[in-house]
Amino acid sequence: MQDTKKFKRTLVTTALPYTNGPVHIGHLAGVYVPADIYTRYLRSKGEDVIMIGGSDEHGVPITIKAQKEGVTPQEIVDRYHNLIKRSMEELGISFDIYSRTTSEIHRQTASDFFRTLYDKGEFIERTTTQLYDEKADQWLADRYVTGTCPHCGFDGAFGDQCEHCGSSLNATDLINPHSTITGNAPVLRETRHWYMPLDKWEPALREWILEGHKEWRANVYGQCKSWLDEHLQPRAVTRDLNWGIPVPVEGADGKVLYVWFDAPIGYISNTKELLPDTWQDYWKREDTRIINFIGKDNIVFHCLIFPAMLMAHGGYTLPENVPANEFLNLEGDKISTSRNWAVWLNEYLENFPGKQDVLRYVLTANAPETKDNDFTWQDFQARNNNELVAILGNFVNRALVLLGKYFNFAVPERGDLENVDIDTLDEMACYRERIGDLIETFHMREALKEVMNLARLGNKYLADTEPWKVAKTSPERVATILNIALQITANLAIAIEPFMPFSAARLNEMLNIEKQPWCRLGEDNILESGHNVTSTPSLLFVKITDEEIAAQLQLLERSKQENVVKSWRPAPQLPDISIDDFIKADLRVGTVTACERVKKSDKLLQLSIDDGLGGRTILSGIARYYAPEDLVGKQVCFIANLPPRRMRGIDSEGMILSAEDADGRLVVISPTGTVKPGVNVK
Ligand code: B3M
Ligand code: ZN
Repeated sequence: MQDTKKFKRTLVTTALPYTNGPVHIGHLAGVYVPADIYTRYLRSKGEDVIMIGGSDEHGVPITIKAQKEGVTPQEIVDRYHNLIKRSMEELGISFDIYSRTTSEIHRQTASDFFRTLYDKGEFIERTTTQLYDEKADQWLADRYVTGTCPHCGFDGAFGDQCEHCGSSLNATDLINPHSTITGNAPVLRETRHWYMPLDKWEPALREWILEGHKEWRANVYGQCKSWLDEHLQPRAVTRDLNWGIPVPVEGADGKVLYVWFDAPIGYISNTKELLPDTWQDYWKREDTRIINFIGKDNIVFHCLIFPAMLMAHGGYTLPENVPANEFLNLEGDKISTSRNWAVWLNEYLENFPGKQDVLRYVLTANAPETKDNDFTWQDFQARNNNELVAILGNFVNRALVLLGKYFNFAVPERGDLENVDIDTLDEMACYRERIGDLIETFHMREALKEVMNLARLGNKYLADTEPWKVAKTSPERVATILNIALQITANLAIAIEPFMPFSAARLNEMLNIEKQPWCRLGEDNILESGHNVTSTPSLLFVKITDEEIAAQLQLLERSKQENVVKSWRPAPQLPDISIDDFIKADLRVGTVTACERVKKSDKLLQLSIDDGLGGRTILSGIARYYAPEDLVGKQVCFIANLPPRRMRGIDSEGMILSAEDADGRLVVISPTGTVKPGVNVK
């Protein structure tokens, strides 16, 4: 077990989600649900703990989203900040504060932080060249540039990444780069930026992590080690952008702090906002334990870059642990905001009202703690129906109904204990430490398994003791059994609270008791004899039907269909040509006189064209979009001077012009009025 005694207080931070969309189950499973379990558990133990959250409102993805919608970045961040804040609250994520990086206190804090490092001479300055859109009079962040991928030749690669072959790129690597703002070819211009010399901090980081924190999760420790082994390079912490916190240095007009510089400082600003007088206790004392809950894509920023910033600043405590989770996939596919492949929290809450705990349960039972995991709706249903309903809900309900039946909902007094009672109570007494140790070492799914084992213990106890049979012969024995069964339900209310706070509250309500602290978990006298529980017990969990699951699968199917359409993007414009180049192509209009499918090909149609020159045959790959008879009599455009090409034994004498419609289907290009066969297109 981790030594908790040397810490007087705990600061829990949760990655600040970007406000360019709502949060989804991947965020929840990776960060917010485990952080909330951990925090609720410490609160239940009576420890001094605060949980800090907030929105990350700067960065290029937000400006791109704003540009796409034709609104200001502020409108985007307001919309999603409010949506995220509300939905997290509704899921019971118990932040002590959920603030935002556009707050004034954050701007000031991040600005001061930068200035301190600047004044201490902790930055280096470098001049580099970067792409600039002269027409828009704007620097182009990598995402704002598209062009041809130098690795695979894909035309629509972005400046930071080619989504076709997955290579990560620099915008300056692209062949034929184009600004996404104006379509213009950008020019290279020189620009000056401030860099964190991470190489300087490498020895200290090595010592701190590789020597000092061998207990960190293998995935986190391993990622840090491999970064450190490859040696750290200076990293730019400023950008040429008009959305963000201005660089607080003379002559830095038009420059802002890099979003990954200001965002982690958000943890500090938000603590300040929450506790203006005592925030330093949580940030600057060795007896404070700081835990950063994040996803694995954020490891380098939290374990290397932010700690280097804190060391460079001086006076701050470094995190004690960074329990980063791996990724959660959805139905076998990577979750993606842009492809709308996600279960969005706000939509879940609408579609499954009152079922917050089911989601919290499933995401924890299946938490991607050591490897990527998959969320499927079928698993969601199975875990609800076979675990929450059949094990936990069933036990609680049976205990309460039996108590009603034999003792009119008043907890009876225990008589002499038999072995089965003693064994059960002994077993029950072990769960406090067992579950607590697992939570404190960030094994949330194992911890939840133990919680369910406590419910299983209850079911087994009822099955072993069979109070409904004993009732006929020994009322005294039934009293003992139901007293113990009810103590187990009261224990469960404590044990499930960090994981399923809504159900814990309902259970306490049904048991007619106040919320009990963690230290009472294991006690066999939480409910006193004679205590009246509610006489109207209701089910803690209800079955989820096949229809409900089918509806969710249908929603996903719809976004899959929409993605086919959305994946279409106009190719970047080709380089200029002269009019002489253009007139080399002999473009003409012809009339289709006959058309048939090409044998053994599902793609090709053979068209006979009246071209005004005696006729010709052209093959075209449009068989999936047109029935041959639909084209006869139509006029089409074609290139007349391509050398003949033999396909499937037929010479194709030209090429029919066509374009893709919104569904990805080819439509042939026709004149809007009838023209003489063979006339030129100019
Ligand atoms: N917004 C990245 C992310 O949402 C980033 C986290 C910031 S934590 C300081 O994955
Ligand atoms: Zn590529």
